[in-house]
Amino acid sequence: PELNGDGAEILMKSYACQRRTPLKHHNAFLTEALEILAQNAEFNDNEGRSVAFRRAASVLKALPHRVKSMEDLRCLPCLGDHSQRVIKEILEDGSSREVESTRQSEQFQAMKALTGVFGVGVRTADRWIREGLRTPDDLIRTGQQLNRAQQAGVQYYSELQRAVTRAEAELIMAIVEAAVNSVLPGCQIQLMGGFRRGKEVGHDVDFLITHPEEGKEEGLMSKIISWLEEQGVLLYQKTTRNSYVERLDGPARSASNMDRFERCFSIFKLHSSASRSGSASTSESGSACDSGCRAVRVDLVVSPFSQFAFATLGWTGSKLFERELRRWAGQEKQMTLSSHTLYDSKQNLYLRAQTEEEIFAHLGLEFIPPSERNA
Ligand code: 8DG
Ligand code: MN
Ligand code: MN
Repeated sequence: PELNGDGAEILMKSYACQRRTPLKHHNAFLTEALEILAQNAEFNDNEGRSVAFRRAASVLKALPHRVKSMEDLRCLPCLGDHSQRVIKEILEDGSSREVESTRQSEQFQAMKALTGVFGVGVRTADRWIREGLRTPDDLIRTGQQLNRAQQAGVQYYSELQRAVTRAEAELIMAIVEAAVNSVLPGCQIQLMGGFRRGKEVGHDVDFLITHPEEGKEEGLMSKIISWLEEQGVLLYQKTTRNSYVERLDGPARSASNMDRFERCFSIFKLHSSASRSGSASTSESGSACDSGCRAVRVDLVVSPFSQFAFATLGWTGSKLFERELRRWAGQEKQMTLSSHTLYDSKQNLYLRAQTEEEIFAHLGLEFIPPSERNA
């Protein structure tokens, strides 16, 4: 195993969910490069390649020191030939030609701009690029057919590109609390995603809502949304009903990792003055976003109390950490983990949990706190 400066051994475990990954680390100059290649692979619909680069980057994020030479990488897991080549070039020349030419390429930049529109995925962006479109402006100019989400995405494009600050997240938290408390007292509301992991900014704000009396949470989302709509807070919302069914013979194999909670993808309207002073102002109604107004993406999820620990773990992220948890469960423990449940295929039973700590224990993993899940 590798020795660090003090001569102590660094034992780098191979699953990201076995490691502590802080938000701030020592190797951003390498991880940013590898993540460009990961993103490019995603744009080319090559998930395997993308995950390989993300795993490599994640290992470097967990190192307690800055990588200075290829020697530092001896005995580290998840570093494939390609990643090592890129790292070597950056260490020797200061940058990687492949990374820089990817970054500069018209295809990559157009994919970044178009998938950056809320409601636009890789497939749609790729089709538009083959039709000669490059930017969100091109979509408007050429009068492309857009669905409701994409229309909102184009309309609020520049606002949604701006990072959401923690202060704005707190402000939205206050609004969501007011909404939830007025439609169903006694609920628990949790800030999820990047902000729960300690990030100072995010691309959206994620919330998980539950009620300690199982069943009380049914139909809660539509009431919350009505309240928010009456207050004129919503610029856009799309609510999906809960479609989760617990099967006795274990979870159905599903192609997607999307969960089945009652949920809402939305865009909130904040008054800029309010987001500066920190006081919520929701009096003005209407759905336009004028110059004194700020548009922010908000995800709301409602979970039954019995699934709350799993939902909490599933919505904290990072995306790679979640992916690695599910891989660990399947490959090492013959279990199936989702944001709803944990199923043990050897014992043919669901393992219940009230807390995240219990889920890590079921999985035979050391508990990793949210602030160290930044894989
Ligand atoms: P950011 O917003 O600060 O940029 O990062 P984030 O908070 O980590 O990412 P996110 O895209 O908001 O996702 C938050 C977590 O929610 C992430 O770990 C994945 C998890 N998640 C689920 N189910 C689903 C789902 O169906 N869609 C999405 N987008 N995320 C989901 O558990
Ligand atoms: Mn988020
Ligand atoms: Mn989100």
